[in-house]
Amino acid sequence: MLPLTSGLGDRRRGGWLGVALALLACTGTAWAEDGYALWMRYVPVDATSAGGYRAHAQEIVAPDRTATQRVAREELERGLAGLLGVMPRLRTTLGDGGAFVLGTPQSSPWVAPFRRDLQALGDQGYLLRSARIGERDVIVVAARDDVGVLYGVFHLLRLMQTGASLDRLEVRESPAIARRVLNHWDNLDGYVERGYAGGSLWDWHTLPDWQDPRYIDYARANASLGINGSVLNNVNANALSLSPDYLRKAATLADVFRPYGIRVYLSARFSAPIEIGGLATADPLDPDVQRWWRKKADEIYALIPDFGGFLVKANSEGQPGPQDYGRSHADGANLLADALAPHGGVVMWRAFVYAHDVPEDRAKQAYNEFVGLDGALRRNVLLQVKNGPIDFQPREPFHPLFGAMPRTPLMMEFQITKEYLGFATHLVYLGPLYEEVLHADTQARGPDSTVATVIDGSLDGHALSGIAGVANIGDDRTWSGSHFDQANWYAFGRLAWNPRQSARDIAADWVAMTFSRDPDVVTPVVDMMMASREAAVDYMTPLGLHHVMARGHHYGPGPWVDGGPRADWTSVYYHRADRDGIGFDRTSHGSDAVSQYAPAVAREFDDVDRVPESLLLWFHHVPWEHRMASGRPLWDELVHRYTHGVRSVETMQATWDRLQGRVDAERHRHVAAFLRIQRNEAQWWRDASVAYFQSLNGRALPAGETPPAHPLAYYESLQFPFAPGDGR
Ligand code: GCV
Repeated sequence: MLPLTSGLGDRRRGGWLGVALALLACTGTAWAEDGYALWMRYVPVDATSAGGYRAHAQEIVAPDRTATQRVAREELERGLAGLLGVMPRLRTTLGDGGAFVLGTPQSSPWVAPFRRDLQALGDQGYLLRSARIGERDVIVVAARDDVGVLYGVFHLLRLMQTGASLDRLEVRESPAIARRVLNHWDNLDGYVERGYAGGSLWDWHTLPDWQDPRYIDYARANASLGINGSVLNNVNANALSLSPDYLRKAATLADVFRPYGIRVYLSARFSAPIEIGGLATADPLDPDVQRWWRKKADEIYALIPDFGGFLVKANSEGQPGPQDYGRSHADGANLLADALAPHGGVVMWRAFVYAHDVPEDRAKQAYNEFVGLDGALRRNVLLQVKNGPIDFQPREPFHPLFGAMPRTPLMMEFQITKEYLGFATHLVYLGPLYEEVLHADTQARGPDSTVATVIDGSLDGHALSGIAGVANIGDDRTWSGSHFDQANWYAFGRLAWNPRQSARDIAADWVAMTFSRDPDVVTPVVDMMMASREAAVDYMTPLGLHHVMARGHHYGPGPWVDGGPRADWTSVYYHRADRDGIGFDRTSHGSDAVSQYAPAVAREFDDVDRVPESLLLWFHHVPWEHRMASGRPLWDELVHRYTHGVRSVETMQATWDRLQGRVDAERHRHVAAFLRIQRNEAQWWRDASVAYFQSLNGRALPAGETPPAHPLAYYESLQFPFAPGDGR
């Protein structure tokens, strides 16, 4: 696919280049579909839809005074050129043809009459409406601010890309969550921790002088989803990212992103006052340290006036933090919050904290560390909590902190990159995982206290709200390392805007925009995507198993992993399997992690007969003969699930094979190859896990199950010193 890259800082050049390229696409000229264009391909719509859309496409009536106004109308131009093969007249006043009318009540006299309709919309919300102005039928894209108009344009383009009618159009949208952020785990040397899509997009070496045009396409893609923040650097942070040189580089990215409504944030290393400030301490109560952070914030805001704030990983996995000085996480977070407050910045303080020296169930530690700090954090602090209590596993129960800190805005941290879900090669659509967590009912204030209502601030009345996704983006031509991993970036963005949406609907939009609007493509691909997460759970960690992957790089199975620096970095710590049974007893008779949930939820998780089978081994240690809902003993069920996971991948392969000829050959081949890798690795997971657990329980395989291809020693001997994405 040809890159639809805008020319930076040159509206005409960028606009017409995009239009020319899109028009070229419309001519039917063969081009390579390499995935670069993401869901913004803007390929021609069918003649029937085009007829309806063209009636409005004679003019774009839009203001032209701010950078955001310009990118909104450019994007619409680009989209219409590709979708309809037309180049509408660009006007600031209404002419005599059908028109798309863009603007805010302040920026456009044609939008001013809709002022009252916009009142109920929040910041960045928008209204799409088919209306009559004078004698003309128009489509209005109206908002209270320019960014809202840009978001409205993207929504309108999505409707056209998916073939929706624009007749009687009435769409009102407001974001449910204020801060919708990507967290890049990108190091300053270009390496991406847990990244499977090549190197970092940010070329720190050539910034600020060279601004890669790809930065604009990154911003366009995020704006198309409503993502409005980007944390540029890894939470395992290097203090140099706060040095004057690197701040100038970050400021350049902020300048590029600003028209698209995206604020830049930085991960801050807590010990930066020592490392780049020359102080002897980073103690949060030390006046010199406080002064250093205030001056640092002033310096940052002088360069980046809309800087979002800091993300901090402190006293976790070896990172420095306030506890190094006997202070609390609140002391640390408040130190930075006070420095940022005069400028309107926020601190996103991570709750992913577990201590070296605490012999407590790891799943309980973050809760224990933070729950007592409720109410002790400044008003501009968000506590960023991973979706589950361990670490982005294929399935975890929701984190018990959600609902447990009513006086603190909690933001969600999802992982979009698939550290524990097969890296970039496995087709695993994460929409169902995100949906499962967001829709989970914490019961914290009675029924319907879903996780979504916690993080959007509505449950406890917080104006500050946030959601973060650990980005899966790199410099790979596909952006995400695989065609289907783009769907995870997409689903994250759509759910960040509205966590109540359905993962299936989002997948349907994505497939229509990314591959084809043909229902014979959309339906099977969506079905395949929707089943894919459960398939991965089955072949990797069925029935609530977790953290049983290989050590360090996390590539492939490693249920035998034992020993090493700490118990909770081993698999045996988590599955606790032996001759008699398997699972981590987190009931009231075990580690009592269940008590961290609201009583109604705790009772369900505590009861072996009521806990969802999908979480059985997360909460319970049960004998191998334990009778499952299927009537099978646990051991048989476990083997059945592993095998089922492999079969599900084979079904995905068969579905994809049938789509040959309906999906462009280049992407079809790529996906088919990755599915072959996935199928083989699913078999590897199944065989290695079955061989290992069988070595403990000595049980026969259930009838009809094929023995593992190799002895256990073979699986244990496999080494992958160059597996991608390892922490370093
Ligand atoms: C950025 C897991 C990952 C680490 C990551 C850490 C975190 O432990 O394996 O690579 O570090 O989570 O979220 O801080």
